[in-house]
Amino acid sequence: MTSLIPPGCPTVLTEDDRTGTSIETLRRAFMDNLFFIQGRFPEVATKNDYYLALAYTVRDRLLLRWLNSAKTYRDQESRTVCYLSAEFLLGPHLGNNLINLGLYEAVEEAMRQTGLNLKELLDQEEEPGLGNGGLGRLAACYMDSLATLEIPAIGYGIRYEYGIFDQEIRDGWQVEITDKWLRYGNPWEIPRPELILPVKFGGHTYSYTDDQGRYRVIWEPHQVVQGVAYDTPILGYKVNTANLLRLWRAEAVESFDFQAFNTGDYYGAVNQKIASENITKVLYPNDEQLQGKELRLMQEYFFCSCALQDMIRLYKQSGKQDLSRFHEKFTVQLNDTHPAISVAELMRLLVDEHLMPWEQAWDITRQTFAYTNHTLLPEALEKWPLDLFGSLLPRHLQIIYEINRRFLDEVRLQYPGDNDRLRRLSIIDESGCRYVRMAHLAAVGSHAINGVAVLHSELLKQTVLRDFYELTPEKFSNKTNGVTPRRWMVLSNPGLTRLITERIGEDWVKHLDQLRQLEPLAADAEFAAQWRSVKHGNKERLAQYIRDRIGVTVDPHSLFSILVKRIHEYKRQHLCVLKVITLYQMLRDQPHLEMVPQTFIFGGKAAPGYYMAKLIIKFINSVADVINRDPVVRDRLRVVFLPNYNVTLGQRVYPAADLSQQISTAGYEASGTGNMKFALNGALTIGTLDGANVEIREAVGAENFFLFGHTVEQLQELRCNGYRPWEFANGHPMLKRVLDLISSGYFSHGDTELFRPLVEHLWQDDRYCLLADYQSYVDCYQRVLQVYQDQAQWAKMSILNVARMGKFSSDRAIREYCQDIWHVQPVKIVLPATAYMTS
Ligand code: OX2
Repeated sequence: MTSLIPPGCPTVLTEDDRTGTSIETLRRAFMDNLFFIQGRFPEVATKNDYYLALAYTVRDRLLLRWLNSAKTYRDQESRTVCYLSAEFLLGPHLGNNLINLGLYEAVEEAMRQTGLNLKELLDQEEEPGLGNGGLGRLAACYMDSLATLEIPAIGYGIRYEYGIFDQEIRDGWQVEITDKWLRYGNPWEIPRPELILPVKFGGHTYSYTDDQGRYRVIWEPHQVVQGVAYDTPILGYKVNTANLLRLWRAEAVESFDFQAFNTGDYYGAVNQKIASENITKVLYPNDEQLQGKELRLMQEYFFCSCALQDMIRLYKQSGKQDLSRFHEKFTVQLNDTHPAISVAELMRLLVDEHLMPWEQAWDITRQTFAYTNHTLLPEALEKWPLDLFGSLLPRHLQIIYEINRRFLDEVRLQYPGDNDRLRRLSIIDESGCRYVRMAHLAAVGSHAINGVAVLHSELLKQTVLRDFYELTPEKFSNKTNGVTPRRWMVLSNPGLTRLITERIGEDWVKHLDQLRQLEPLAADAEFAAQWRSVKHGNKERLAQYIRDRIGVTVDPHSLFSILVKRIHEYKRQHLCVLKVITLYQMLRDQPHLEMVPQTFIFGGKAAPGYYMAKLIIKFINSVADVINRDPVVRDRLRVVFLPNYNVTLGQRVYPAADLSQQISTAGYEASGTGNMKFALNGALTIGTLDGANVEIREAVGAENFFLFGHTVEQLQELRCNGYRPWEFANGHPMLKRVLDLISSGYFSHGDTELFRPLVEHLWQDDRYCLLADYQSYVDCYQRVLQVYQDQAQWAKMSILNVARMGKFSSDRAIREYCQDIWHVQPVKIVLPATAYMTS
C-alpha cells in the first residue's frame, strides 16, 4: 500500500473529498474513511473494512444528491408518490450505486491503484433480503425507475431485523438459517432516532359528543409502540435525483416500563420491551401463502400507520394545517393487500385525530389510494378473522363496518334486491367464520385497481374482483410489470452491455426500446459470434461458481437450462424434473444416443411450512445425485440445485442462461419478472401462455419463443369435463415409466415412501395439471434441442429476443403508473456549486 496519502497532509484540493469524482479524490476519500470511520490502517484492515470504507465514500456522493432532492421537493412542494410495500427486495447497493453514479470504472481504477480488487469488495456486501420474491423485487425495481425518471417518491416499508432466511441444503433438504444481515452494520441507511411515531394496539374505544356537538371516538389502546425511521437513499441512473426509502423499526416507548419496574416486576417490564421490538424482528417467509398470524397483522398496521403519520407530518411542514388537499400532495400505491389497512388508518387519522367530517375524509382517502393485485391464488388472498382483527384494531374494525355499510348502501341502489351480490361484495365475509377481506377493503378504498400483466388483469376482472369490476369498471387497468435494466443488465452483464453499447450507443440503458436497433445485427455473423462469446464467458463464470459452491463440474458448452424462482407447486419445478428423468430414461435405454449435452440448473427457497415445496427441493437434489453419479449419462446430462437463491445469485445466473424455464400452469403466475430478466440477457424462453410470458412472446415473435401447454381456456374445459390425471399417465408409456421409476425408490435409495406424496398427488389430483402438459412440454423441448444444434440460428433468435424486449423495462411500467394513476410530473434536481448548498 505505497500510495497512501496520510490524512491531514497538505495536498491540493481541486474538488472536495466528500463529493468529488476524480480517481485521485475517490482514492483519498476512501483512505480517509478507512482511517476515520473504520479506524484501521491497511496492514490490519480486513476486506470488510475496505468494503465499508468504500461504501461510505459512495454514500457521501449519494447524500449530496439526496439532500438536494429533498430540499428541492420541499421548496417546490412537489406532488409525491408513496409506494407502500411490506417488502423491498433491494439486493446489494454498492455495485448498483456505482453504476447509477456513473462511477463504476473510476472506482475500479481507484481501487486498483490502492492494490484492491473492486469485485472482491462487492462480494463482501451482505444483501438486504427484505422480501420473498417477485413482489418485493418489483418494489425495488420501481424505486430505481422512479428515481431515474426524476419522480418525487418515497418508499415506505419495514426494516426487518432478519430478512428472508438463508437456505442451506443438507442431505438434499432445505434447512433455514436466520439471516443476520445487520451483523456488520449497514452503511446505506441513516437512522433517524429523533423521527419516532407512536402506534397503538388493542384496548377499546368510547364515544362522546364534544362541546361543539361533534360525535367523537377515542381509542384507548392496550399497548403503544414507537416506530423509528431508517432512511436509505435510492439514486436514479445518471440523474441527480435520489429518493427516500424509509423503513420503520419498532421499539418500546420507554426502554423499561417504570411502573412495572417499581412494583418489582422486572421481567414483566423487560417482556413489554421485547414484545414491542418483536414486531419488526422477522420477515414472514411465505410467498403467496397466508399465515394468518397476529404478529403479521401487527407488522402491516405498524408500518402503514407510521407511513401515513409521516406523510401528514411532511404535509404540515409546508405550513398547511388543513388536510383537505392531502391527496393533491400524495398519491399512495398499495403493493398488494399487505398495506390495505392504510385505508382504514387514513380514515381514522382524518376523522378521529384531525376532526374531519366522514364524507370529506372518505373522498380524500379514495383519491389518495390505488391498489395493485399480484395474485389470484385463493390461499394468498388476505383475510383476517374478525375476533383477531377487532381485538388488535378495535377502532379500525368500527371504521371498516362504517365504510362497508355506506358502500353496501350504494350497491343496493344500483342492484336492488340482489342480496347475493351484496354478500359477495361485502368487506366482511360472513359465509362461515367471519373475516375481514383485505382485497375488498383495498378495492373499495382506492380510485384505481390494476393487475400486473394483460392476462392477469383480465382474469382479475373475471374472477377475484369480478363484482367490483361490474360495479366500477372505470377503476380497472393493467400495468404490466417491468424490471430495471441497470441492475439486471448493466451491473450483472457487463460483457453484453459493452457489446450492445459499442453498436448502438448508451442511451438504451434509459430508453430500453432502443434495443430494437439491434435487430439488423441479428443477421451479422461477426456480431453473432461476439454475442455467443459473451454468453459463453458468462456460462464459464457460472460453471466456476457451481464448482466452488457445490463441487459439481458442469460443462459450459452444454445447454444451460435454468429454472430459478420460489418453489411452489403452481410454478411446477417438478414438471421440469419429470422432463429430466425422461431424458435420463432415454439415455439409459440408448447409451450411445447422440444428444445435445444439457445442464439443468434449479434454485429457489420454499416457505418453511410448505411441506410439498420442501419435498420438491429434496426431489430435485435426489434426482441430481443419481444422474450426476451415473457414468452412462453424465457427459450429456447434469442437474444442479444452487442453494440460497437470492438477488446476488440472480445477477450471476440470468446472464449465463441459454434457456429460461417459465412453465407455470396457465392462469396462476400473475406476471413473473424473472422471465423478463432472462430474456433481456439473451436467453430463449420455453414457457406456457401464463402471466407476462404471453406479452413476451408477442414482443419477441412467436417464432422466437418455445411455447407449450394448455391455455387458460383449455384447462377450464379440461376441468369442466372432469380432469382425470391418471388417464394421461396411463396413456403415455414414457410418463408412466417416469412416475413408476420415482415410485420404485430409484431416486431415494430404495425408499418407496419418500416421494409417494408427490407422485400420488399427481396421479390422483394434479391440481396444477402437470400430467396434462407433460407431452406438450417434452415435444417442445425436442424443438429446443434441434434449434440449439444450429448455433447460428440460436444466436440470431437470442439477439432478436433482446432487441424486442424493450417494453419490459420498469421505466415503461412506471411511466404508465405516472400517467394513468398517479398524475405526477418529473422534478429536475440541479446540484449547487458547493457541497453544502449554501450558495
Ligand atoms: C408475485 C407474483 O407471483 C408474480 O407473478 C409477480 O410477477 C410478482 O408478484 C410481481 O408482481 N406475492 N408475490 C407475488 O404475488 C404475491 C401476492
